[in-house]
Amino acid sequence: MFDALGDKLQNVFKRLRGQATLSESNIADAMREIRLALLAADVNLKVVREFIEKVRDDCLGQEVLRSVTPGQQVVKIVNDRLVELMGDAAVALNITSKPSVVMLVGLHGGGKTTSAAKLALRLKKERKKVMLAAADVYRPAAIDQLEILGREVDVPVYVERGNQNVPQIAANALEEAKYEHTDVLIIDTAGRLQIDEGMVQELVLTSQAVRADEILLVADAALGQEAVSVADHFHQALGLTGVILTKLDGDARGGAALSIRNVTGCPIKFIGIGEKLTDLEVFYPDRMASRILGMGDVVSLVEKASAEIDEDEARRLQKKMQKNQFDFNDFLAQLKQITNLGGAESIMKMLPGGRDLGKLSEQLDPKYFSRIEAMILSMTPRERATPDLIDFSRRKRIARGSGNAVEQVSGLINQFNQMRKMMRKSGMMRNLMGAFGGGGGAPDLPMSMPPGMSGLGGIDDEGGVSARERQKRRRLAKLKKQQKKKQRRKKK
Ligand SMILES: Nc1nc2c(ncn2[C@@H]2O[C@H](COP(=O)(O)OP(=O)(O)O)[C@@H](O)[C@H]2O)c(=O)[nH]1
Ligand SMILES: [Mg+2]
Repeated sequence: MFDALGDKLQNVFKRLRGQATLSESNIADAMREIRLALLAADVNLKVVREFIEKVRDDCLGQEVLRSVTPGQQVVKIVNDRLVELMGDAAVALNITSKPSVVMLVGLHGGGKTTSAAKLALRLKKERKKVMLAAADVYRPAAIDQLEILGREVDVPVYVERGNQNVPQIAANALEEAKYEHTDVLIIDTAGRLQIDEGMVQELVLTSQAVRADEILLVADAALGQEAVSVADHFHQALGLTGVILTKLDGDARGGAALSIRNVTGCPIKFIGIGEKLTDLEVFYPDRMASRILGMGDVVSLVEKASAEIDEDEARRLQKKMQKNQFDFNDFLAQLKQITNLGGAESIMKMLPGGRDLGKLSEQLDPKYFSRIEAMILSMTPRERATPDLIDFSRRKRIARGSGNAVEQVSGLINQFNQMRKMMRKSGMMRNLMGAFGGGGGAPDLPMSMPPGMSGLGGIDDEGGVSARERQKRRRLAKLKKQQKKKQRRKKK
């Protein structure tokens, strides 16, 4: 997310930090580079101009020039101005009336239907009673899609096949929602390839028919400035209450996220960061700024972790680790938790210095997790509970069962044993909960991550990479090399 912009800004800061004092001339140089970086990120021209002006004024302030760490001051200034640009604070959904009506509008393919389901899931987790309504009636497949997603998140979906009177369907859905004591009704509407009068008219009538509390534009971030002008159009026609910016996971530039609020006055309320139904986050300007600046986003990681992880389960595992009873069943459970969190890679990317670690995980076999899972699932229940039982002949059987080489099974078991030893010895027997709940500073890598992934503790305070981490990387590289060699030999 926004990698290019983040890298460029970090380079600017690095150069500034290398200078003992700041002068008007090196500030001017830095401003030029920041300006180019923002333009390359497809940020609106007017927005860039105003932004640079403000940052420059702040930088030329007396306190900054006289301060002992001018370079760091500039980081803070840019950070604060980015936060301001994106709207300062998160803006909550207005869902106080019962039922509240949330309408999702936007162009075709922006992510309305997916976001409707994501939002439903999110509200459900907040213990709201939710209903979805299919008002995209022109393509039967669109109704099917919403029904399937509704089943996936276990939320009822209101449909009227055959009826094409959208305002009427919406009004009927609202009646049904009232009858069912629903807290929030989410209406998924039809999109077009372009904004047209007919679509806008239908949306206006629909929003009036249900007195929508929220009209959210769902826009694809990758469209950049195009997304901004779409937002502007919809806002003028409908009076949007906010924006869901989707596909930020594939948006290297970030122009839409940085411009929409400033240009349209509409707050971004949520961001879509992946195709999974849990990949919807509240948009926090401050966290987004620190993500862009590469300072990591520890806070939202912590939040995510505590939402996904069962506390009792975590405590149970902690006890087992202390008693050295941690077995392959527990290991599998931990793997599942990591996958729930969006995979180790996405976790690492959110941490300070995580971008580099992201590259490390790319070096790993992308099927790494599923391979480990397959091996564990090929063990008998007794083997899983008593790993010491697994001798060579059992390894051979597990290898055959999971479609791996014996060496790979041995590798897993050796690393698992090492990990167990480490857990017992280190006195840092943190499981995910302990690691994230520890408070303050960068969290240690959960000790219970799979072999080769363990040790978020490998990140030092500088966001760099510690000796332990480097050693691990070397070991990994070596392992990979050996595996490749073996594969080559096999082929021959
Ligand atoms: N990577 C990614 N894909 C998304 C996101 N939101 C939606 N999509 C994908 O975009 C495509 C279109 O989404 P859909 O909800 O059908 O769009 P609609 O036409 O506006 O209803 C689907 O393949 C979704 O999986 C997101 O945040 N990230
Ligand atoms: Mg749709």
